[in-house]
Amino acid sequence: MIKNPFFESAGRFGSRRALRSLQGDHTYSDLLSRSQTLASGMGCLVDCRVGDRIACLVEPGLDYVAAQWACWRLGAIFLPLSLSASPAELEYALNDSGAAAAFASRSLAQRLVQAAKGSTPILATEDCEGIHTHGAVPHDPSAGAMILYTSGTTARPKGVLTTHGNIQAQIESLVEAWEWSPFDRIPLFLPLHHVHGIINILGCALWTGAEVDIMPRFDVASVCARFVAGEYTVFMAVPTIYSLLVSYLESLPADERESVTRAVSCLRLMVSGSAALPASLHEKWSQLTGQALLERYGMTEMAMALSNPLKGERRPGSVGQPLPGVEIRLVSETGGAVVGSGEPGEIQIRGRNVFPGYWNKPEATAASFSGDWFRTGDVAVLEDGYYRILGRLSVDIIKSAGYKLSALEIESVLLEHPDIRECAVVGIPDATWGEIVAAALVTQITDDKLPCLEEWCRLKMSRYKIPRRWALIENLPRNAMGKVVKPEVKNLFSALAPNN
Ligand code: MLC
Ligand code: AMP
Repeated sequence: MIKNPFFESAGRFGSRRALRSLQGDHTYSDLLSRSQTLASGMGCLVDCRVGDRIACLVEPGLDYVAAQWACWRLGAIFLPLSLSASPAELEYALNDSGAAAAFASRSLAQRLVQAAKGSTPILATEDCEGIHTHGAVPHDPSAGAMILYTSGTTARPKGVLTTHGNIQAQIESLVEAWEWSPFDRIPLFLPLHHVHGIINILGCALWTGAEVDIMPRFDVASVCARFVAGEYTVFMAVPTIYSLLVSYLESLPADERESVTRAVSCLRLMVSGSAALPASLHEKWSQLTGQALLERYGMTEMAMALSNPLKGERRPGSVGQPLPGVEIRLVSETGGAVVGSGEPGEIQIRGRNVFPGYWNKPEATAASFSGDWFRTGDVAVLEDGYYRILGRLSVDIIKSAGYKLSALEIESVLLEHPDIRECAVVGIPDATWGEIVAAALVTQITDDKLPCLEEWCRLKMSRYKIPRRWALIENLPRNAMGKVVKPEVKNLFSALAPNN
């Protein structure tokens, strides 16, 4: 019987340390046995069938990995939820996916209970104890493995379904390109409901027998202390994190800065991605630490597609070449023809890494493919053998701190507020956050009541979606057809003083 490759390799790595976390150290054998325990617990709670969706609201650590593997033992599709999701967002994900059950950390279970409104059985992972030798359904590469919710050009997020075969292709490509080894040690502070944390860091590390240092959140001082202690060989983060690291390093006395930068210079690889890395930040990092960041480009629907080389020139402002197993073409936005070097076009991707479709959304799936090529909605140009991202086709997609946000989704939530008549949400450029969410409102709410509005937003949306800048205006700028002119909305913010 073919086994899930994660279980196969964990069996081989046995007593090697897989995770370090606040709860202690855990070996690969611990991951296997804990996943058996959670699978048994879930099997007692619900009669799981192959293809069922099992949601997971579990803090990063042993039980997060064990819940993921327990789903796969049961033949279920793993659906990791955002720890900062609002009740409405949790409810949407549970309903849209038709989740059969959920794992939750005990401290988070109540949130899920409220969102599930009694319709989804919830198992607190801490309630699962003892050793149970729960087997695993046969591994089927074409079966659904995971659903991640992603915001896009629709008001509601879409569930991106990936198969076991997709995950294998995504990981094997990165393991080969970036030469992962069992001797690698990497920190993990990125959220575990997106591919950057799940595939690039956790997935690749556990696939190769490496060690993951799980931190509950990004804390710049502790990360730097661990650099100095020589704890890592590899580091992966979004550009915002590198920007926060630069600010922190610049605030340190020269001798302390020197000890961190010397330690950083010893890492074998530092990767940036999920949003554009400004060439100036690339250069600044290299001046400070001697490390040339490796920038790569990816997306939930296919994980990673383009990467600067591990060996060879890492060009600032570029995302490199296709990763192993990934095919890429650029297609003209106007004529639909494949364009050559030097001409801009939409990035389209083909390969075993590309997802089969959005969960229960055949029309959205059809619209996002051109034949068997996935249409990313990002525009790039090929220059001198390196791809450079120029921007996105949709003005309604915002990238803030590496999170992809939908302006339409945020607008539709804001319009639920009884005092907001009209609104337009845009991303405005920011050196640290990439883009900052900004909202123009036609409303009777006054400047001094904005903190109450922000409080209201906290109940409705994840923290990272909440607008940080507000413009209270009489009318939204519209064109002759009555459509809001988003570039003019953006200009409003350059003319206004910051709200805070
Ligand atoms: C936080 N702050 C922001 C902000 N987020 N300000 C503007 N815009 C934002 N987006 C401010 C807060 O107001 C607060 O300010 C301070 O920063 C600290 O807030 P926090 O909420 O505690 O932030 P923190 O938890 O430290 O989060 C920062 C972060 C996080 C960078 C660690 O945003 C993060 O993990 N981002 C990565 C997301 C990710 O993994 N994306 C990958 C998607 S997959 P004050 O004044 O109150 O102190 C993908 C595919 C691919 O994209 O290619 O990888
Ligand atoms: P997500 O849907 O959250 O997976 O985000 C994917 C999007 O992030 C892509 O479509 C790009 O717009 C953006 N992205 C990822 N990596 C990069 C990069 N290196 N440079 C610019 N944009 C990036």
